[in-house]
Amino acid sequence: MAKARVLVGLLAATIARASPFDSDAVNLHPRAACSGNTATTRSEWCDYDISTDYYNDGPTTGVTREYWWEITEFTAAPDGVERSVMAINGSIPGPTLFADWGDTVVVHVTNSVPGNGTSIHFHGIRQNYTNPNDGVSSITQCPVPPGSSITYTWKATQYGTTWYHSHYGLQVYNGVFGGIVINGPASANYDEDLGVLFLSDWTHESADNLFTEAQLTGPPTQDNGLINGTNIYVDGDTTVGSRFTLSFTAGTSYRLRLINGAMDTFFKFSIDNHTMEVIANDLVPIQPFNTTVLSIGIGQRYDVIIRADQADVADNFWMRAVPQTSCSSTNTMEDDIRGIVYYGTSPSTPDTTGYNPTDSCDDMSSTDLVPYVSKTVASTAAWTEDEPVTIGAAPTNANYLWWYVNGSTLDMSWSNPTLLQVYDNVTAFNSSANVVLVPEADEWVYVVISTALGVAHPIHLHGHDFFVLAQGTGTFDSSSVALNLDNPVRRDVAMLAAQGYLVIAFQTDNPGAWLMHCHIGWHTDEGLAIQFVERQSEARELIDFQTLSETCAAWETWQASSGLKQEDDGI
Ligand SMILES: *[C@@H]1O[C@H](CO)[C@@H](O)[C@H](O)[C@H]1NC(C)=O
Ligand SMILES: *[C@@H]1O[C@H](CO)[C@@H](O)[C@H](O)[C@H]1NC(C)=O
Ligand SMILES: *[C@@H]1O[C@H](CO)[C@@H](O)[C@H](O)[C@H]1NC(C)=O
Ligand SMILES: *[C@@H]1O[C@H](CO)[C@@H](O)[C@H](O)[C@H]1NC(C)=O
Ligand SMILES: *[C@@H]1O[C@H](CO)[C@@H](O)[C@H](O)[C@H]1NC(C)=O
Ligand SMILES: *[C@@H]1O[C@H](CO)[C@@H](O)[C@H](O)[C@H]1NC(C)=O
Ligand SMILES: *[C@@H]1O[C@H](CO)[C@@H](O)[C@H](O)[C@H]1NC(C)=O
Ligand SMILES: *[C@@H]1O[C@H](CO)[C@@H](O)[C@H](O)[C@H]1NC(C)=O
Ligand SMILES: *[C@@H]1O[C@H](CO)[C@@H](O)[C@H](O)[C@H]1NC(C)=O
Ligand SMILES: [Cu+2]
Repeated sequence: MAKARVLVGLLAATIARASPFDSDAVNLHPRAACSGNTATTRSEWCDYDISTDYYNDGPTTGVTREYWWEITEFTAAPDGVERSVMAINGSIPGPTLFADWGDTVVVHVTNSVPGNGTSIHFHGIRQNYTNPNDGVSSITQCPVPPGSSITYTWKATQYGTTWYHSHYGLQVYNGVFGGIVINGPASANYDEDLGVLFLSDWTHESADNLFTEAQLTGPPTQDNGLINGTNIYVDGDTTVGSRFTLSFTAGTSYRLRLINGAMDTFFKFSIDNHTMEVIANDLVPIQPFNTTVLSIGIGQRYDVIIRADQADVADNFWMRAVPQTSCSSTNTMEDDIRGIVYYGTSPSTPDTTGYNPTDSCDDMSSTDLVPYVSKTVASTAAWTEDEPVTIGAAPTNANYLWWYVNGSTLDMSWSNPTLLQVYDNVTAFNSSANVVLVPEADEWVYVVISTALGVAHPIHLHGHDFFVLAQGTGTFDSSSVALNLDNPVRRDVAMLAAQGYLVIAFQTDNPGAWLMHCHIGWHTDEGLAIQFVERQSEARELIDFQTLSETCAAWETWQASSGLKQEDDGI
């Protein structure tokens, strides 16, 4: 027992050491091949540049970036309060995955959590013709049982900022996530890259222990929020934990890669008295625009450039991540999810005032989010799918509330993933698999997602950037709401407003089984998902049956011996 405690102490120390100023922690891989990309020529990238149509063109470097990750369960205190967590290589966020545009990425994941399966999803990564590497339990693989490993391989055909996270149960919310930085060109110049900055919410109890409450009475209160894995926690007269701090040198411009990794919190992010120049939404470079406050929904990313031009105003400024109450869980530390940006040698408590925007859960204005590489959507779709979102009873327990899409709640089995069925040429999928078949190549699919309920949902599609054709409140009426087909917002997560609609489009250019789901942690597990089985016969050709079936066999053996019962929808 004593030995186990020593181990816990060591792992907790690893978390505390991950300071942003430790050069090991920042560890941004410098470019060798594309020396043309400098502080004043960020749009360049060797033979390519910011105007390259990266959906159809781009470098092949021949470089393979290989990572070895281990997921463990241990005690840690990101905000000063100890609890049991799960993390990759002992840190929350996990190690940042760096690659260059055109590299091949290989990630070996070992599951050392004694009582959970796992799978790792690379959020927003297109997985061009590599669908079996999408890392979604019950869709593209069986969970990896304790003691086993899996290898994911994909090519970085996009560049910018994204994240990876567990796609097994609620494991991501116990700490199994980290950033992905793919170096490439940018639509505006900056001096230094500060890397990823996670905004998340946090409970003092493991997410698994709160799942029953979430299903019975709705989303439980979040105890805190974390800025890149740290914050203070105030309990009566006692304050524990420490704030995230960031050092600025006057006159320098910084690129910060913001990621909302929360379970149930929509944030507005700002740094007092500073302006942000936004250069990308999700993995899509955009025409730059300036803003003081950034709305960031769950799963979304924004790359921003911040000029350190306020040194004459103060030495210390609040960095604020404010949960928007219109669509987020209540949060005990609602007003105090803050970091400190400081000029000078060390941080101290700022006395600056915030910008004070109104509370709302709308995406940034579509007129600001203009993709740099312009694309047009066909004015007629080969398929138009209507997907109303409603609420109903869980398939396993009528007392639990689950989410329904088009009258059906997702209910998959860990041991029978969609790709196993695709391999067997199944065409009549179970109705609870919520499969939409899109068999033809390179056709447009329109998806109309709507809800009459007063709950907003961040909608995420795997394997594609989607085009936002319409988004608003009220009932979608195709005769009165015009669709925007001319270079509309393009990204991989967009907000479905409460009592509103979201119309998205994508092209069938990537065979596979691709999930579309709500990125609120509870809703993901409570059935708010459908899947597109795109070009099924070609998707089958991409499957490595031996790996798929070996993982499933190992999983079935472990699940039977552990007696673990599946209580969620499998994803
Ligand atoms: C946030 O944490 C990640 C992982 O430790 C690290 O790579 C990154 O540099 C940190 N970001 C900042 C801005 O310090
Ligand atoms: C995606 O994969 C297909 C099939 O291998 C290939 O033809 C295409 O060039 C790839 N796209 C990119 C951007 O690499
Ligand atoms: C993670 O831990 C493994 C050993 O379990 C080690 O081989 C690897 O280098 C570590 N990776 C990172 C990025 O920390
Ligand atoms: C994951 O492990 C935790 C404890 O370590 C357990 O409470 C939970 O039930 C497990 N969940 C699943 C889905 O395996
Ligand atoms: C700093 O920002 C606050 C809030 O926007 C504003 O009231 C104040 O005037 C600003 N201070 C300076 C010196 O610009
Ligand atoms: C944003 O503001 C900065 C500083 O005022 C300015 O240099 C830059 O051109 C602005 N960017 C845009 C897109 O307006
Ligand atoms: C929606 O449900 C109806 C009725 O069950 C069904 O006919 C239709 O195919 C479903 N649509 C989709 C996109 O699944
Ligand atoms: C599925 O279809 C492929 C291609 O037509 C065929 O080779 C394979 O044998 C089929 N598998 C089963 C289980 O029917
Ligand atoms: C359909 O669901 C039933 C009951 O849950 C299950 O036994 C069966 O394996 C499923 N079939 C497929 C193809 O997933
Ligand atoms: Cu939702």
